[in-house]
Amino acid sequence: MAVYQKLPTSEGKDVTTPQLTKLANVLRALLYTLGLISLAFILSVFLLGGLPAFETLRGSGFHLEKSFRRDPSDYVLGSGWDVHAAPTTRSYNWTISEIEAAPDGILRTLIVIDGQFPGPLVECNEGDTIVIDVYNGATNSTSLHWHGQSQNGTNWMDGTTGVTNCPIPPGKSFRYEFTVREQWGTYWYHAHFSTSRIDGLFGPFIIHSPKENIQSDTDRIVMVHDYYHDLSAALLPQYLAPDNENDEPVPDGALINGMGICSTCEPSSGKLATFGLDRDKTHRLRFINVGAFAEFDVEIDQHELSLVEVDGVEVEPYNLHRFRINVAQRYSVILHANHAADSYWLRARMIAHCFPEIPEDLEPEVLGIIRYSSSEEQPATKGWGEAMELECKDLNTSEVIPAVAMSAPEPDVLIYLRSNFEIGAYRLSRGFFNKTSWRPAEVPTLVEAVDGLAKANKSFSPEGILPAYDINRQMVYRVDGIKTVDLLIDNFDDGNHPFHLHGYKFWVLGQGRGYFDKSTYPSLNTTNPLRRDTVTIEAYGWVLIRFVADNPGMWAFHCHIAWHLEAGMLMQFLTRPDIVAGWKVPEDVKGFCDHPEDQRGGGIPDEDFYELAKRPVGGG
Ligand SMILES: *[C@@H]1O[C@H](CO)[C@@H](O)[C@H](O)[C@H]1NC(C)=O
Ligand SMILES: *[C@@H]1O[C@H](CO)[C@@H](O)[C@H](O)[C@H]1NC(C)=O
Ligand SMILES: *[C@@H]1O[C@H](CO)[C@@H](O)[C@H](O)[C@H]1NC(C)=O
Ligand SMILES: *[C@@H]1O[C@H](CO)[C@@H](O)[C@H](O)[C@H]1NC(C)=O
Ligand SMILES: *[C@@H]1O[C@H](CO)[C@@H](O)[C@H](O)[C@H]1NC(C)=O
Ligand SMILES: *[C@@H]1O[C@H](CO)[C@@H](O)[C@H](O)[C@H]1NC(C)=O
Ligand SMILES: *[C@@H]1O[C@H](CO)[C@@H](O)[C@H](O)[C@H]1NC(C)=O
Ligand SMILES: [Cu+2]
Repeated sequence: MAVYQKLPTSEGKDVTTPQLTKLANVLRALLYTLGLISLAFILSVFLLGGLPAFETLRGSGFHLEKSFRRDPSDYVLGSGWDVHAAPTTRSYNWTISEIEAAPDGILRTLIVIDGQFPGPLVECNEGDTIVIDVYNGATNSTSLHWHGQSQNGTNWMDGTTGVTNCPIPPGKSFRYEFTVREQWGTYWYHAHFSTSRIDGLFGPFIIHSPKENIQSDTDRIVMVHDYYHDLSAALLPQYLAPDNENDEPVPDGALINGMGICSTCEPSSGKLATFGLDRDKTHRLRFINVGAFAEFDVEIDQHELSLVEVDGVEVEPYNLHRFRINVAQRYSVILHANHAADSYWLRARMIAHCFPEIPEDLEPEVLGIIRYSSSEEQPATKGWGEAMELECKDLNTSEVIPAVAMSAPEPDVLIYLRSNFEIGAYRLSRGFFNKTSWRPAEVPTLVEAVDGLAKANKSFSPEGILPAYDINRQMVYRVDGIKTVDLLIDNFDDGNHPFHLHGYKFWVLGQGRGYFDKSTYPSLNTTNPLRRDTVTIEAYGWVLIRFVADNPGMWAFHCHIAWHLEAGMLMQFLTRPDIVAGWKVPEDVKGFCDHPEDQRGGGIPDEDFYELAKRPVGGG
C-alpha cells in the first residue's frame, strides 16, 4: 500500500535510466522557465491593463509558444470523416507533463497531455485498433482508463490502478492497445490513478459507425466540469482526514471545454467557450461531464434540444429544454439553429445544493456562447426559466428509448449491496460496499486472479465473493459461466453516487428514493429499457441494473465522484473466469508491478492519519 505514497527523497533519485533522468531534469527546467515566463506575462497583462488574454497578445504579432489552451476546432469533428473506411490502426503518441496555466484566470499546476488542456480527441471507427503510446513526464505515476470501452479480451488495457494495472511510474512509457468492437458513440478517457484525472488528465473518445443513425450538419464535443484552483493531491488529505464526514472539497467554479472566467478575478485572462453554429443548420452537441464531483443542469437559451444518445447508446429523439448530467455521463443533443438572434447563452449550472456547503462567492453557473454569425456581441437571451430541481438524481429517462432495441433477459442471479459512508477507527469516514472499503492493491486483483486461477488455487474458485482477497479492502465477486446479473443497491448515504461499471453497458431497470419495492421485481418492464454505463443512485435511494456477464476480466464497479472513489467506494466483478484462467498478462503490463519503488504520489494510507486522530477533537 505505502508504495504510492512515498515522496521522492531527492529529485529523480530512483529513476533507473540515467538518460531519462537527464531528460526529465531538462524538461522540468524548461517547464519551470515556461512557468516563469507565463507568470511574467500575466503580471505584465495586469500592469498594462485592458489586455484580457494571451490570445490578444498573440494576435497582435507578439510571439508566444503554443498556448496551453486547446484550439476549440480540435473538438469539432470533421465533416469529411469516412465512416465506411476499412478497419485501421489509429496511433497516438502522448507525453504527460505538468504545466502552470490559468484556464479561468487563476494560475495553477495542471497535469496535461502534450502541454495542452484539456486532452486531445481520440476519434475512430468501430473495428479500428487504437494504439496510444504514453510517456509519463510528470512528477507522479499515472494510468489512463478508456471509459466505456468494453476491452473485450484486453482487460489489462483498462488502466484501472489496483484492479487491472499498476500505474506508469514517472519517466516510463506504456503502450495502450485495443480494438473497438460492437460499440460507437460518445466516450471519454481519464486518468485512473488516485484523483489525478481532475487535474487535467481527460479528453473525449468518439467512435463512429455506419450503424449509427444520427443525422446532423455538424458535430462537436462539449465537456462540462467542476474545477478546483488547488491540485487534487492537496485537497485529498483534507478530505480523508479524521473528523471529516461527508465534507467533499467544494469546487471553485466550473468550465466548459476547459474554458471559463473565474468569478472573483477582475480582470481575468479566462475566456468563455464559444461555439459557432451556422444558422438554419442542425448541430450535434456531445455533452460529457468530465468533472470530479458536481452534477450539472444544462440548457441553451430558447432552444429546445433533442436528446439522441445516452452513454454511447443511440436513443429515439426525445425533446427537452434542460437536462442534468452527472459525473462521467454523456448526452448527445441535436440543436436546430433556427431562431432570430445571433447569439445565445449555453448555461451549465452545478447543482450546488448537493455540496456539503455553498460558499458565498461560488458561481455555480458556467456560461458558453452559441453564435450563429461572426458577430462579437454578447448574448442578450434569457434561460427557459422553469423551476430548478434541487435533488441530485438522473435525468428522468423513463421515456427515453434505445433506438436499437434490446430486451433484458431473465436474471440468473440477484446481487444485493449496501453503499454507505461509515466512521471507523481513528474517526476516519470511508466509503463502503457492504463491509468493504476499497484501497488500491499493490498487485492488481486481475494479476492475482490470473495466477490463482491458473494454479487452481481454491480461494479463487467459489462463485460469489472470493475469499482470496482481504474483504476489508477488496470485494471481488466471481460470476461463473455467462449469467445475467441483477445488481440491486441501497444507498444509506445522504449523498448521491454516479455508479459506473467497467467493461459493460447495463440496463437500468429502476431507480428512485427510499427502498426498491420487491413486490414489483417479477413484473419489471424488461422490454428495451435504457442501457448505459453510468447511473446515479440518489441520496437514501436505490438502483437496480442488469448486465450479461460475458466479458472476460476483472471489472471495477465504483462511484465516479473522484473523492468517493478514494474514500473506498469500489467493488469488482470477475467474469468469465474460465477464460481468464488461460490468460497470460503481458510482461509490460506486469512489469511496473515488479518495481513498486518507482511509483510516486497517489492515495493516502489510513495509517498516515493516525497521529492526527490522536489529537483531541477540535484541537487542530
Ligand atoms: C513518440 O514521441 C517521442 C518524443 O517525440 C519519440 O521519441 C518517440 O519515438 C515517439 N514514439 C512513436 C511510437 O512514434
Ligand atoms: C418520470 O417521468 C414519467 C413520465 O413523464 C413520470 O410518470 C414519472 O413520475 C417521472 N419520475 C420521476 C421520478 O419524476
Ligand atoms: C451485502 O449485505 C447485505 C446485508 O447484510 C446482504 O444481504 C447481502 O447479501 C450482501 N451482499 C453480498 C454480495 O454479499
Ligand atoms: C491461494 O491464494 C491465497 C490468496 O492469494 C494465498 O494466500 C494462498 O497462499 C494460495 N494458496 C496456494 C496453495 O498457493
Ligand atoms: C415497457 O417499455 C417499453 C419501452 O420503453 C414501452 O414501449 C412499453 O410500453 C412498456 N410497457 C409497459 C407495460 O409499460
Ligand atoms: C465479448 O466477446 C465475446 C466473444 O466474442 C462475446 O460473446 C461477448 O458478447 C462480448 N461481450 C462484450 C461485453 O462485449
Ligand atoms: C505528487 O504526489 C505527491 C504526494 O502525494 C503530492 O504531494 C504532489 O502534490 C503530487 N504532485 C502533483 C502534480 O499532483
Ligand atoms: Cu459517490
